[in-house]
Amino acid sequence: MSKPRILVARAIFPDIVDRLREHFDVEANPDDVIWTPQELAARLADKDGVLTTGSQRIDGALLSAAPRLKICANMAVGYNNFDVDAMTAAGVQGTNTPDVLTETTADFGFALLMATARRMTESEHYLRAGKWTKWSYDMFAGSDIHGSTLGIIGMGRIGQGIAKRGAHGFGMKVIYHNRSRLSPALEAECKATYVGKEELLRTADHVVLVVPYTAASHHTIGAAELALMKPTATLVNIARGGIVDDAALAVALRERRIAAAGLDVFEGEPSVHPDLLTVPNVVLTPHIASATVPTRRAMANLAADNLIAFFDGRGPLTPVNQPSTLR
Ligand code: 8YV
Repeated sequence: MSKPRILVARAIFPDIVDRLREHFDVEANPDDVIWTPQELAARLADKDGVLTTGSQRIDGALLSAAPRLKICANMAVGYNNFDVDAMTAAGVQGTNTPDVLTETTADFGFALLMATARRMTESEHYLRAGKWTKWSYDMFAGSDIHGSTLGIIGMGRIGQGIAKRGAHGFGMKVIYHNRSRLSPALEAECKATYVGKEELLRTADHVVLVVPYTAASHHTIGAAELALMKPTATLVNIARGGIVDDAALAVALRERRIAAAGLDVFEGEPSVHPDLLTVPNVVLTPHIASATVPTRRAMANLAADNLIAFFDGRGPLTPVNQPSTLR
């Protein structure tokens, strides 16, 4: 019997592609060419499965052009690149990579918070530019992490990881807002108190966004929300670009309506709003929150394992939808 045909649509670890070749007839993309939606659709026309990442849109038009496609395995926990309804209607399985990146991403969220509050990149640029000629009492004075109030919007696994780091490691008071409240046991574990979004924005010294991107979470933070925040507050976004109105944020940063922001994700990335590139009080990183070698390997392996288990008949390991009939 011939093997299922798989497209590995972005470059991943070569040994994990080799592992897939033991099970499948694989077309890979070792040079990591960024295909247009039409080029991706053409490559998927004869494929049974695809290993993809958050930057490739899987929608109804693509599914129509790929009539054999049965499973899309995302190498990401977020799957806003999937039109889940279209996939479910077409009988196409979707999977993601939860859990394996939780602690690494929470580490990064905390690192970005600290770099932002303590003005690390701004001060490094100053030093590298040869501007450091003397000590002064207020040079790059930032805001404290320890003992401050941490507000987390989106209290899934990564949000809980950040809460624990803040509460247990830095003695922060943790407040959170989420679609639903955590169980009392989880609230106690995270030492976190549920509050409304407005109260969180008004009272937090540091606001961290870890909410999935959906139509409902689009521009969770815009000009009105930024206006509620303390002028001394910092904002960190490790969720998805569209959660924040980047143009409104650039204005708030330039006018010092909030003190600083740390951003790992951007609307329209890899393009970054030009005004964010010119304001000094923002730390910018290129969507690397899950980027450690062990975690990226675990993500790629889990995406591969989903494909292997699915075609073995064991079902997907970490499904994001449940089509009633599969293609
Ligand atoms: C991925 C992420 O690296 O898992 C996610 O949702 O945002 C990152 O860990 C990225 O989405 C890959 O496209």
